[in-house]
Amino acid sequence: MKTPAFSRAFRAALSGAALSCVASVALADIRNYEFELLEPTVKAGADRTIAVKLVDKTTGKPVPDAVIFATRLDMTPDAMQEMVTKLTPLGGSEPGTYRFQATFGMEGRWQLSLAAKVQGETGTVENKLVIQADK
Ligand SMILES: [Cu+2]
Repeated sequence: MKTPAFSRAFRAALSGAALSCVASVALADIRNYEFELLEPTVKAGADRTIAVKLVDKTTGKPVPDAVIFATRLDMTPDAMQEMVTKLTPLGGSEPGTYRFQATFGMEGRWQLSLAAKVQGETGTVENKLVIQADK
């Protein structure tokens, strides 16, 4: 009798396919993650604190323990790409929130570029955010 064996194999193949479907849905896409500025404006001057939150857009939840491995803050939005300021990471923030200290030596628009790895995900989250430095 070949039929029951075939049918068992078929069922097994089907459930295998169903499982791999579920697995690929459960794997979040790196594009679902995004950095958001907590405050879009700062006062121009020395030692300002800026904070970003990394969110999973599918759940709206903050994402802790990301490894931010590249940062840059410059005045690209106001056509001053060469005007770069140093970013110092600050600790002690809430889970999912990442803080930096920087000196905004000029009023205007600054671009914060971030690249990060998320735990358990492949790929890189890359965002560019604009911060307005006011008087
Ligand atoms: Cu400038």
